[in-house]
Amino acid sequence: MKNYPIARSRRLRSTPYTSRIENQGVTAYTVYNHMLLPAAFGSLEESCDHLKKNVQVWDVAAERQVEISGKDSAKLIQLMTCRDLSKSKVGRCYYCPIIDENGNLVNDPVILKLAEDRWWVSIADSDVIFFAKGLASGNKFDVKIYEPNVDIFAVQGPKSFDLMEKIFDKKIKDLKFFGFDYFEFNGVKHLIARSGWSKQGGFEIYVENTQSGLELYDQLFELGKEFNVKPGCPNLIERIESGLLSYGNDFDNNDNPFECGFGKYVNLDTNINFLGKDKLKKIEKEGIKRKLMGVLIETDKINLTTSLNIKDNNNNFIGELRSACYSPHFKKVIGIAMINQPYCKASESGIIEIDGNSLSLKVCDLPFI
Ligand code: THG
Repeated sequence: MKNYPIARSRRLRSTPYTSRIENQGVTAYTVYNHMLLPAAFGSLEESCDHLKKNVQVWDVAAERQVEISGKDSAKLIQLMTCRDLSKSKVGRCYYCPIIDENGNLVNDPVILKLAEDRWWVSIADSDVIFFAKGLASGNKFDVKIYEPNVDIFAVQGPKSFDLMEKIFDKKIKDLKFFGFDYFEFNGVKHLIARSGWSKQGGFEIYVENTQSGLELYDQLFELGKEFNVKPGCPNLIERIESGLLSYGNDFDNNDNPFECGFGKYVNLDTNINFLGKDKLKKIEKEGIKRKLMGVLIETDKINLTTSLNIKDNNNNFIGELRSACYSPHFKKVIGIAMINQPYCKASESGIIEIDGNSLSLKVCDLPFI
């Protein structure tokens, strides 16, 4: 397939870091929340290897915030997610499936509790703001909902801790996973969380003061030389190996949280009120008919642009491949697939046709690593 360029315009939003990453050698973008999200800086394999050993700075401003504040903000937040947030604490992040009236997924954001009556919903690629506004208006909630001027960049990789300690107070190393606090850089406070879309460890900086954020971005590259810092982005190989799911790729509004392995974030036994609760109770009782699983495919190359059907030896449909990449670690293609019962268990086998070749695959549990 030919790689056509995508025309740029105001509607496809740039980020404050776009000119920087273009000078630093970004080679591919994807579109996420109507914004540019870098997808590659040269070879995915080399970037994956570098990320596992060093430190990278990522422009993830496309992870937009939906700010919900006001008297009924906690009620609205709880109405949107099946995760029980009644005991949530200020200064913590929560990974929360957002569910619609059918019990299906709308998004899988990280929710930050900034105050008892102020929240940031750090969204994946779907328009949560309109879903929130619709619910607020239908329920006559006293809330304010808008997209604040917040641009995240992430510092990821095992050496991110030493690099961040060089710039910020050393108590930055005491941040617990999914905790956040404010840290000062040249007199400006920045919200920094210990989080990020890799399993290699690191931080996310929620930049509100754009100018200070740009200075901080540059300083990370200056002081990061001794740690072999490089520009990077969410890495397809690392995230599939780690089982980090991508809304719109691995799952979407046709899937429910049990099918996607989000059962641990579904709280049906407390008296909290959320959309789709009765539907999820019914689904839990009846049991799911399919599940997201890992697959290992006997080939060394793939570029998935649409889902591909997986069949059994008798040519019966058993599932669909939704994301895939070549993994240097497994020395074959690995992928994430929605697999029907009774095939959705480790060591089942299947067949997939890629570019006219029939390839055999094995089902496995997620995460791969
Ligand atoms: N950071 C921030 N916003 C985001 C993302 C992010 N918004 C979009 C997208 N990523 C949302 N999806 C995810 C998916 C997984 C995780 C975070 C966001 C994640 N999961 C951990 C895991 O699976 O091990 C921890 C989950 C948990 O608390 O149990 O980190 O990356 N700001």
